[in-house]
Amino acid sequence: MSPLRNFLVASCFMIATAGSAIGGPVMDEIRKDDRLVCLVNTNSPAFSVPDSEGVYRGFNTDFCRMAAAAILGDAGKADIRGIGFSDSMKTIVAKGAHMASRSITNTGTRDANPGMRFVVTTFFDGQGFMVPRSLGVTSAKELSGATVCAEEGSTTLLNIADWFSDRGIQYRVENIADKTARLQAFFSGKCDVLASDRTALNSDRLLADDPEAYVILPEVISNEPLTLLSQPDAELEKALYWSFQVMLNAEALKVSSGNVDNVVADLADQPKSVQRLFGQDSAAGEMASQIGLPAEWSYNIIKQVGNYGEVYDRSLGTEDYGLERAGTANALFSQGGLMYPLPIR
Ligand SMILES: N[C@@H](CCC(=O)N[C@@H](CS)C(=O)NCC(=O)O)C(=O)O
Repeated sequence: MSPLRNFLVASCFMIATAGSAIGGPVMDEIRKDDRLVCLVNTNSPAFSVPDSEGVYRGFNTDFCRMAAAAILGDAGKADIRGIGFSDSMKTIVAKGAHMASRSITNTGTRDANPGMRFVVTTFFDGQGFMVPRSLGVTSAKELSGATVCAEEGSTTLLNIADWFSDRGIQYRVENIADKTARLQAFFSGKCDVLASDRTALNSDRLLADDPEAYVILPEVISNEPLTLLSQPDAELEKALYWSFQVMLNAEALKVSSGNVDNVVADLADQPKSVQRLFGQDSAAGEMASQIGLPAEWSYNIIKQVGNYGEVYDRSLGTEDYGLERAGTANALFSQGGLMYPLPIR
């Protein structure tokens, strides 16, 4: 069965110290149910794909697992659910899930919605265009008169409108909410162009019968900071934000899932910054009691999920997917990127 057919079949402990915790009903619910509901894309190779047992795997799913490891002490307590793009935001606002990790761009107007909060950017992306190789097009500037397929309710549609009108290029848009239908329209030639985040295009290309028959054009026409979304809850937001900082700090300090046991076994001999990251009587421990997390939250994240670089390499840096990190915004700040580990102290 082709990947697209596969997709069609799959369809789209501590309690906070009394008086000192920030307090949050959503966190209370997560602890009470011992389960964290996290929304992802139903099928986006390398980002979220159900395995043979129906368990979602991939880059975006690892941030659901990060949250469950930090809050519940067990990455396996993330209840990861696939859902369509627009429905994911509606579900968060309707309190039907605790968070989403699914390539949603943080924009001002979305974040102004009081029913949801953008917490931390896990991937800096930009919008691009994919066309059949047979079209012989090498630049988006050659797309005059083209029919462009894009996601309903996405930033993609807004960016296309700006970009084409700024250049006086005529185009037609096929605004298709259902991902399966959209990909079918593109792969069957109903649309000349598929527009989306470049990572999404990279993933969608792998769902074609012959990925080599499609090319992603060089233009990157927007900033798409793909960001974790949660229900509004000060405690949950801090837990997610600082869990991500733990992953960045661990990478910068070269602590990974593979060596973290040795590192904590020998903590007193580690650099002070590593002691602060894992020591229960240091910054990490103080944060745990203030936010309301298990004392070993930072260890659990790194042991069970990994540092940011591991998470990136596991899903995106593979030979099959091959998304280069060096030289991009997703590199650590110390290597010229925007991934800037905030001090844990
Ligand atoms: N990042 C942009 C684009 C998001 C987007 O178009 N996502 C699509 C392409 S990956 C999607 O998630 N479709 C799959 C679905 O609806 O399940 C946004 O936040 O508006």
